[in-house]
Amino acid sequence: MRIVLLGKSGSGKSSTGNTIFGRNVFKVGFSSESTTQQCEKHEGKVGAINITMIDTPGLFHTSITSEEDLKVEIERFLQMSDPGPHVILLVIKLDRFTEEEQNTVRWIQKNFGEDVMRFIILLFTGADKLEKSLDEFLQESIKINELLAIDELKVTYHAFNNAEKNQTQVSELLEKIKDMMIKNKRMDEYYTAEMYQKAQSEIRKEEEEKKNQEKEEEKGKVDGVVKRTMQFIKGHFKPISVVVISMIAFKLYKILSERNDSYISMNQRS
Ligand SMILES: Nc1nc2c(ncn2[C@@H]2O[C@H](COP(=O)(O)OP(=O)(O)O)[C@@H](O)[C@H]2O)c(=O)[nH]1
Ligand SMILES: [Mg+2]
Repeated sequence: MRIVLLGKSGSGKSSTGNTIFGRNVFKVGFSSESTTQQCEKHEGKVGAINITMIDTPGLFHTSITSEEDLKVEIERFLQMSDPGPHVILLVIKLDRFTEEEQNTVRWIQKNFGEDVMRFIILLFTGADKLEKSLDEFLQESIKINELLAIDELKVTYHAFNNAEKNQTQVSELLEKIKDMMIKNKRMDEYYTAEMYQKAQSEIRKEEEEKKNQEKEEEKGKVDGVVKRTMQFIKGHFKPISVVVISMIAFKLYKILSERNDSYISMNQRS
């Protein structure tokens, strides 16, 4: 089973990995320098299950600044979990659930494609710090409820207390992962690099379309100005040109009639 840990820096990804394996395989950070800087892979057995786990740096945090670096890191974890993760654990610290976390899910949906939601399990950390039961806490949190019902899709979730490496929470999570895989009716399906590339090319297409639309709108604006100017000229200059033409015609008539007069008088003289 291939698992990828995603989430903000400090959300508890490395701790979650350690809880799952039941020992410290990933470095847990207290300061930004000691936290995971690059994707790390660990393979091990949990009960009877072989697990390949990829721990990632805080992909949604300032430690990775440019979009390009971010994409490199995403491609790296996809490569490390080749042919792709069966499950993506989106790690969220319960006491830090803000709009930013909500946006993280939207960001993942946009960047990884709609398909990704079938492989996502929200993993809430810091369950030990809750003063009430998880269900009570979730019921009261409108934001989390919204998150769990994205597009009427019920997202699977689980909570961990990483402060205490209790193995029941791990076997419960593994059960949920298995259920998710059965629900997908594709026991052997996983999130693939192709899905990611597809989502990315769709984003590029959308951006291109947006740009084209903006261009069209801009062109439309210019066309509009030209059209309006022409209409203005037509509307205002027609009467003027009629006047001008009449004036020219009148002048010509006068010149011609004067010439005619002098021709007649010249003939009369001779
Ligand atoms: N109390 C408590 N602390 C946690 C829990 N999970 C993680 N932490 C702490 O949160 C901090 C960040 O954890 P870490 O796993 O390094 O986060 P990462 O940056 O996402 O890998 C560390 O100080 C952990 O000890 C939890 O479930 N309960
Ligand atoms: Mg870490």
